[in-house]
This record gives sequence, C-alpha cells and structure tokens, in this order.
Amino acid sequence: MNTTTTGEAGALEARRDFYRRIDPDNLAPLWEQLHSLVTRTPASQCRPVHWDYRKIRPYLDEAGRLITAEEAVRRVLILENPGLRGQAAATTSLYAGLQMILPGEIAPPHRHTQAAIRLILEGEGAYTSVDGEKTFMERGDFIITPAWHWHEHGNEGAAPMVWLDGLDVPMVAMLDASFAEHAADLPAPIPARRGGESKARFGSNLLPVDYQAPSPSSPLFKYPYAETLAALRAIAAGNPPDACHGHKLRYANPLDGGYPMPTMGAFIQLLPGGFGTAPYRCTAGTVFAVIDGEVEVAIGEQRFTARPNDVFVVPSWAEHRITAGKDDAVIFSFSDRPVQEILGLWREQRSA
Ligand code: 1HN
Repeated sequence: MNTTTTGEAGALEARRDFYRRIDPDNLAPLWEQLHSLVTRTPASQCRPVHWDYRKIRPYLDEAGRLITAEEAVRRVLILENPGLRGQAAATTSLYAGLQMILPGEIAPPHRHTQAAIRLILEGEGAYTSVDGEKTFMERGDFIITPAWHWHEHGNEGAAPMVWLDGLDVPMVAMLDASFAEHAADLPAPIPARRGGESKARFGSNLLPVDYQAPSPSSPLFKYPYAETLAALRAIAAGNPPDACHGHKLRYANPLDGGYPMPTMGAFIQLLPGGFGTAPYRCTAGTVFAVIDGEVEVAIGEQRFTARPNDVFVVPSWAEHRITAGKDDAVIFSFSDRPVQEILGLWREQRSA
C-alpha cells in the first residue's frame, strides 16, 4: 500500500475523498453529524432575548407614518430572535410581532393555515373580526384566530392600538403547509355575524346542545383580561404560590378543556410582590409578555428587568427564574407546548 494513504492521516484523507465523490449524488455520511443531530439535551439556535417596549414603541409610530395598515396588509414589526435572524422567528417554532393599527384604519380580511394569538398591549376601540364576528379588544385581552378562519382588524377608536401577535409561522413552514386566501379576491364579502355570539354560545359555562366542533380549536375567540385577572386574584388571595410558577393558569378551550388551538398554548401567571420563582426549565421555547408590574428575569447567565408590555423569550431547556418587584406582577406567555405534549416530547425540570 502507498505510504501516503496509510496511518490516521491517510484514513481521514480517504474518507474526505469518499465524501467528495458521493456529494454530487446528494449523499452525505451520517457518522460525521450524528452527534450534532441527536444531542443529549436540546441544542437550540434560539437565544434569550428581551425587547424593551419603551425603546421600540417609537419605531411603531414611525412605521405608522411610513405605511398604512391597508398597504401593509398587517403593519407589524417582527420580533426576531437574534439566533434566528431573517427567519421571522421568535423561538425555533413560533413567530412573534408587534402590530399597530391607527384610528380609522382597516387591516383587510384574509385567512391562512397559520394560527394566531393576540395579546392586547395598548389602546381601545379596535376590533378583530373572526369569521365575520366583531370582537372589541382591550388591554390584556387574549384573542385567538385559529387556522383557516377569516379575520380582519379595524380601529374605530381615537388612539393607536398595539398588540402582540403570536403565530405558528415557522412550524407551518417546516411542515410545508402554508395556504392563504384574501377576501378581496372573492366574488362576495364575508357575511357579517352579530357581535357577542361566540361568548353567548361558548363563553358562559354553557354550550349549544348537540354542538359538534368543526375544528380542533376553541370556538371562543376572546378571553377578556378583566375575567382572567379576577380569577388570578381570587386564587392568589387564598393559596400559596407554586414554587416555579407562582399562580399560573392555562387558557382553555371550553369544549374540552384542552388548549385553545392545537399548535400554541397560552398561559397567564401572577407573581405576588417580592416573590421569585425557583429555577425551572422545559422543552417548549416560550415568548413572555409582561402585563402588570416589573420583574427581574434570569435566563442562564443573562439578567434583565422587564416592565409592562416588554416581551422576552426563554429558549427550550434554558433554566430561568422570574422575580416580581414590590408589586404583584402578571405575565402572559405562549409556546408550542401542545404540539410537544401530543408528540410525547414535552419535558420539564423543576429544581424545587
Ligand atoms: C397575520 O395574518 C396577522 O392577521 C398578523 O393580524 C401577523 C404574521 C405572519 C403571517 C400572517 C394578522 C402575521 C400574519
């Protein structure tokens, strides 16, 4: 055998030559990447990140002067994770953005296979309409737009309205399952339905007799903050907080108690003033938004203070702690936990 191809260096060169020759046939050796594909714990590209609302809010005003909601279709600044730039992703599986609609504006009706959640941050007098039913939105309200439901927004109030959008955009892209339709391309407009119907039918601890759900999503579109906060306060008044979560509730589909939509779960937690959560991590990368109060957040080695309307991301399996300032804090969050649970992937680790 030729001495240049013997020994360790020769063996490596022979392998590299082999990889080069199989490459044009769209082949690659698994053994060179097995360890980075099947990691012992999640190796996320997603990074911890904090958006300070006071810093970024002026950019929304600027966007408002640069483009109308109508021209933009949706006037949104995407919250891009620094580890996933250019992918319209806040976590590996989820998109987040801040949407603004000015008085008198309309964001035209469309539908798509991507599902959306909204957390209202600022303003009043704007509505979202889902399948022709108008729902007015107030700060802290949690609103859902399930996959393939027609939706549009309009602002009938006197001030700008801003909300946090969360969509399963990266997940749907990964599955190559994106479809969309615009009402403007239809022969007739979407018929309007009376406001308040979905609350009457599904949001009053009652359900229509013989109702058969047409989709796996909640038929209730709005979860009003006033009711959510009253529930949290009543629970906090009479119970000790959970060590890792404080007082934490999950938004539920009134039909079956499951998540409101199959791809995204949403949560709300009250941390009593001065209370700090014990270290915790789970496999669902999560987008948080502060509704009330001020919190100190520790994610791995990173530390920041989050105030009302600030948004932050905790990546999969990143250990974190959240400590409320002197007043009670209320924090909203959403993640892909329903998907991970149904696939048997979801894991958590509580250190207390
Ligand atoms: C969308 O339809 C909305 O309807 C907001 O408000 C953000 C981001 C990506 C794709 C569709 C909306 C979106 C979106």
